[in-house]
Formats: sequence, structure tokens, C-alpha cells
Amino acid sequence: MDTDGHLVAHLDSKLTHTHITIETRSTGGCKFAMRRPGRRKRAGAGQVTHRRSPCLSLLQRFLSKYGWAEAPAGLGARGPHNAPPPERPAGAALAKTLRKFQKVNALPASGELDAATLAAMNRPRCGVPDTEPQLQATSTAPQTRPTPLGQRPRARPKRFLQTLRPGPDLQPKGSPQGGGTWAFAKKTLTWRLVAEGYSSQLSVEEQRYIFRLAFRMWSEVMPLDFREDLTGPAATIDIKLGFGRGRHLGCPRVFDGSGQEFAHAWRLGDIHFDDDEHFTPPTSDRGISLLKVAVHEIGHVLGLPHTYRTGSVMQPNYLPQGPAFELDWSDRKAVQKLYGSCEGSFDTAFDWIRREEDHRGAALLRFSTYFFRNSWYWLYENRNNRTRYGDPIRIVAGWQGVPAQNIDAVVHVWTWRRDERYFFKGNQYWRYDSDKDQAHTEDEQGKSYPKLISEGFPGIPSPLDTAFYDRRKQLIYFFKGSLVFAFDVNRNQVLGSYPKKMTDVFPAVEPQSHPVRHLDAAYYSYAHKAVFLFKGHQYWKVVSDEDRRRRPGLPSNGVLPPRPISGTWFDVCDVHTSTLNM
Ligand SMILES: [Ca+2]
Ligand SMILES: [Ca+2]
Ligand SMILES: [Zn+2]
Ligand SMILES: [Zn+2]
Repeated sequence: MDTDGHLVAHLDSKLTHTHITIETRSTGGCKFAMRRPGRRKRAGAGQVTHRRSPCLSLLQRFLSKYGWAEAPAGLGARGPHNAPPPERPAGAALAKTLRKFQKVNALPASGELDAATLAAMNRPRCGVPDTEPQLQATSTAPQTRPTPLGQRPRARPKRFLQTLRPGPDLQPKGSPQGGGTWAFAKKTLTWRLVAEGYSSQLSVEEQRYIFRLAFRMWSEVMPLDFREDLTGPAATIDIKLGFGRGRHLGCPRVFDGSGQEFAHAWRLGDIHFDDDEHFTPPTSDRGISLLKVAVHEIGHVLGLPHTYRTGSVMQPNYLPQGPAFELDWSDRKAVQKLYGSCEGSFDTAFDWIRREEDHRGAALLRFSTYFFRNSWYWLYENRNNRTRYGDPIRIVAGWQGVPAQNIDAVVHVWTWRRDERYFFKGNQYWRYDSDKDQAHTEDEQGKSYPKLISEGFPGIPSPLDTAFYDRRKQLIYFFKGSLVFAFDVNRNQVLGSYPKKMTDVFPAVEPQSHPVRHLDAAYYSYAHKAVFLFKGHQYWKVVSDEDRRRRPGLPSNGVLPPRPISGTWFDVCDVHTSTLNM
């Protein structure tokens, strides 16, 4: 043990193998020495057999500190409240625990404290203990379990890091799995970097920026959002973050100096970073990325345990990787199990088509799907079935010259001769230049945009609910209230028999299963080769050619029963408006 409490291995790299024995140094520290097999008699096949050794106690400390064996009270927190030496598991139980640790760390499950195992234990890691199954597997009666009435708990109940499960003092929120899990009940959570906990390594502005970004990354994939609160009373702040060394910020858990533990988090509470670590901004490829650690620790505060799944940000060890990292599929699904998926209505949705040429000059069509809500928008990656990393962003940042918010409809008129894109809001419309990526200021005749809808599209009312372009029929369908207007783009007029009732033009396939009026959005999806009608949190698919091939009885333009938008377009999540510009 060095002065910081780490397991220290002194390894001779020339030795080829293998067994590690633990010796006590005269200094009182530990030495893990390797010996070639066969030279001397193996001491207990390299297993940890020195029961009275302080090194064994260190190993046990690691295992219990990080949830691999039962933690006696006070363990991990040195000082006046230290408990008497813990009862140690017998050698066999210890070897079993070691094997489990080795397994999840992708090491040979030898049950021996070999060099690789030691190295794994010494890797930089989060201070939050690993998950419950291991704890249960290696102990008989975790002390944090509620005790029967009338019996006093063996130790003072700790609102401590390893209590990663429902306790009697907090209301569990049901999860789809039925297990009681903790989750915040409000939609917007506040956070603050506490003044007594600034890091000495990065500027305060940098620290706050990184935390803001870390919170934003979670809000991009879940229905909660996060707001930095610099003024409210400290007691009202949901999540307080701070840096400290050793004993810090009144926390019962003490940091261990440079190396190993770099941070820890309290469920539904505070996050502490070990300022003896070398924290770096996301642009750096050295040290420990504060952003990555912060995202991980926020995951704990939200209720996520550790996982050893490759790619997850909730792995207990710090894994250096490139400057860009994102929450992967499993992280998204894990947090959505606790908080549900993102729901919401849209102002408009559309596919944006670009004609490009491949390297041989052949025409190529590319499309991107966009969802607009209020003053921000998402690009939806159909291939990956998720929104683009870093979305939503402000409309003004991506679409020059169109209204900054609450756009009613977007239409792409597209024939052999024409390629025109229109944005509609109120009684006006704008034309968008796809090549210059900005709205036209004037038309070919020198008349300036925006123009009145009633002038450019005679017979069309305003404001509109929505509209979409039918390329095959070369018609724009405009929707307002319960009416549909079919507009012939070649003759620039409404078809003679229109307007008609939406329920007549797009009849319900099943009785009563129809949006009837006031659509939010309607769009033709090139990915699905079908028209979708959006209203509230639901969508209705209009019967496609493919649907009619499979079910010939379906009516043309029939509207299929509604489904939740979030079940087809994943993770279209709001972020707090204060973080929209990041
Ligand atoms: Ca440390
Ligand atoms: Ca609309
Ligand atoms: Zn962790
Ligand atoms: Zn702490």
C-alpha cells in the first residue's frame, strides 16, 4: 500500500510469468512480487493466502470499497470514524470474488491475484461501487438492506455510494422491469458548480462549460433537461458538483490522491471530482477527460449503475478515447428505462432532397429528414435511427433567412423543370436556395420575399396547419382545420373539386382512427416511402404502395391507425433552452 491507499505492484518485466505472492515490506507497505513457477514451492498456488497480511486487507479493501464484497461500516472513509478491521472472507470466497472481477474485466478467471488483475484494480476508475448482482453474489446479508422491524441494523444506515437501489427513505419510481428504481420526478433539474469546489486545473468558465455540455448530452436522449442555477439557495439545487482532494466538501468518502479513484457520485445528489487527477478539456488527448467523467457521474445521479458493456459510458474504468464521444445505444435505452422516451409534437417535418453526382457524373439523390419544433430542429439519421449527435440546434443557426420559430410547413416542389423549396408561416412564405443555403431575398422578377400565400398560391388559406408535395401527382396538399386543398403546381391553382374534408381524401382504414383536423405536420418520407400525418405525440401512416401490395384490400390514401411518434423516430429530445447554442 502506498500512502494513498493504492495497491502497488512492483513487477520485474524480465520475468515471464506468473504467480504473485504478497509480501510485507519492512516499511509497512506491500510488495507484490512475481516468481517463476517451479523455482520455489508455490505458496498456495499463488492464491491469496496470507490472511494476516496487510496486503490481503488491502485487496479486501478494494473489493469491498468497489462493491465486490460486503463493505463494513466506515470502510473507504479513513479517519475518526473508521470501523474495526472487517471480517474477512475465507480464501475460497475471496478467490471466487476475484474470479468474478477477472471475468468482467476480460481476464483469465484464475482466482489469483496476478499481475493483470492488479493492473486492472489500479486502473483509473469511478468511486461508485460496481453493481448489485456481484454484491449479492459475494455476500450473504448486505447491511443496506432494510432490516426487519424491531431489529437494529448492525451499522448506522448509510446513505452511501453502494446503495444503488431503492431505500425506504425515497420514493421509488416504477420501471418497466418492475424493479424499484430511483428516478427524479421533475422535468427540469438544476445544477451548480459550488464555489468551494472549483478545480485548480481548468478555468471556472471551462469547468462550467464542460458540465453544461455533459448535462446537455444526457438531455439529448431523455425527457429531462438541466439548468445551471447560479443564484438559488444551495438547498434547492438538485445536483451540486465540486472538486476536492482527500477529505473534501464534507463528503464521507475520502479521495485517494493521484491515481485510481477519479470521481464519485451520490444517487439523486452530488458529484465530486478528485482534484489530484489530471483533468483535461474535451479538446485534449491527454489526462482524464472531465467531460467524459462528468457524463459518467451524471449517469449515476440519474440512477444508472455500472456496466461492463463495451461502448457504454457507464463502464467503471476510465477508457481514453478520441475527443468525440457520445452516449451509445445501451446508455440511451438504460436511462429511458428510468425516465421514458422523449415525446413531443412538431411544427413541421420534411425530407430535404439534394441532387448530387457521383464520381462518374451519374445523378444521385440524397435526402435528410428534419423535425422542427419551436425555435430549434433536429436532423434525423434514418440509417442509424436516431437524431444527429449534438442536435437540436437553433433554426437561425442552420436555416438563414427563414422565420426563427414556429414554422407552419415546408414544401419541396419538385418536377423535371422545377426545384423549389418553400417555408410557410402565418400568411407569408419564403423560398429557400438550397445551393447557397439561405432564403432567397427576391424572385426572378425582382419581387422580394417573404410574399403573401394568397398571392403565390391563389385559393390557399392561411395560416396553414401543414402541407406536403405529392411528386407523382405534382400536387401540393395544403391542410387547414378539417380541410384539404390539392394545389396543381403546373397550373398554379387549386383543383376544381377542392377543398375537401380530410376524412374523405384520406379515409380512415379503421373507424374512429383518424386525426380528423388540425394536423401538426404531414410529410412524405423517402426512407419509408410513405406519407405520415403528425398530430400531438402520434402519427398516422397513409397507406403506401407497399402496404397495398401486402394487403390489397386497403384503400388508396387510407389512413392507418395511430402510433406513438417516439416508437418510430427515436430520441427526438428537447434540451434546456440555455444550452441550445452549444
Ligand atoms: Ca484518485
Ligand atoms: Ca405545422
Ligand atoms: Zn461510476
Ligand atoms: Zn465526495
